[in-house]
Amino acid sequence: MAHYQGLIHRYRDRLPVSDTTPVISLNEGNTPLIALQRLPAQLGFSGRIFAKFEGLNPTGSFKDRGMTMAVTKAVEAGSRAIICASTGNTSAAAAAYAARAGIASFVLIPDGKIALGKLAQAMMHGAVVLQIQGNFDDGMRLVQEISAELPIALVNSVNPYRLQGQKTIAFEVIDALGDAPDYHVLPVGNAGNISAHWMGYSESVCQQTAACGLCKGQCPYHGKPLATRRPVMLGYQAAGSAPFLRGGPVRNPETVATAIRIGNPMSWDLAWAAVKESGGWFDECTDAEILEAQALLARTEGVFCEPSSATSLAGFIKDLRQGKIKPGATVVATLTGHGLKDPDTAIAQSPQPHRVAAERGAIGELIQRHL
Ligand code: AN7
Repeated sequence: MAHYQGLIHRYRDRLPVSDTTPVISLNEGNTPLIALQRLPAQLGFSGRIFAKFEGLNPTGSFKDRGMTMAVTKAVEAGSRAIICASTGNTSAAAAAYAARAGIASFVLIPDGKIALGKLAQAMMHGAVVLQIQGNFDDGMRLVQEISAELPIALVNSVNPYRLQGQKTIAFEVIDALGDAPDYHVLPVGNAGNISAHWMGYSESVCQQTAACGLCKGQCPYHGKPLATRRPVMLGYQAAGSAPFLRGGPVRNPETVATAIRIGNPMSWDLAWAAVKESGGWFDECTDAEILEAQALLARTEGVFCEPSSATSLAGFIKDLRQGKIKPGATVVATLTGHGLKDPDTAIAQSPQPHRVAAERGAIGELIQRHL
């Protein structure tokens, strides 16, 4: 089997690159699609649930998919520096890919509201880290202004190359399952990811037939569709940070899922289009429901994702209980980031370690109690 060299290499014919594009890659993508084995029965669900574990990308989140494209195109255009606002994962990916390219990175993060692992990554990869006294939405406005004035490439998902890279997740799901699933469920923050998923699925079904009409002639696989259908897209938000449920921007978003603590999503129209065209919907989950789903996944399936990522499962469980999911359906849940990103939240909600003497008798007794 050929050495895997990242998603630009793998899907080059479906991405905006040429033979001379200097590809900046950390071999991202090709993440596992893990069939959940115990949860479906435990939830009383007769269908199949797959976790697309994006936490296994090089910097631990799906952001690497978009960042390999955004940094590649920035370098191709001659940029020597990149900038982004971030709730954490985008800054980690930007810092790593800038390091890989040998260019500078500037990241704006909300002071005190970013998970520890993400901060460590941005610092370790040599980004100039600016902790602003404001939230993600404030940072987003500022980096748009700054990148318009200074010679710095903006690598937030308003940069169209980000979504181009991120759409490859849909290609991988189709490659793995042989077709699109019935439902694709995922967390929604700035809403770039749900938009990119839909783009990837939409580009895969085109047959350039009169009946198709999806790609309007843009699709690269005329006459040889990769999928026969597109999934119903379900986007879940944290209740304290749910602009799509409120019908407009939320001023002071709050949630334990800091990655999706975003009140004014940039990809508003694209995300609505994805949900509407697919026959899907948005829903919201409380912080308690999110943490419960995170622990359930970790303890029942051995998959450790960060709180924001668990919003996809939390939302699905809610919709399942309300009878909104067709029995027997195939469901893919994107787990956007690794649980190790946010050790504080994981430790705070788990049973604490036992303090015990380094002594056979005491340890034996403790084990007996748990057998
Ligand atoms: C783990 O890093 O916006 O709806 O600045 O890190 O595409 O924004 C992170 C978003 C879900 C939401 N799960 O995706 C950032 C940032 C995780 C995330 C989302 C994010 P979008």
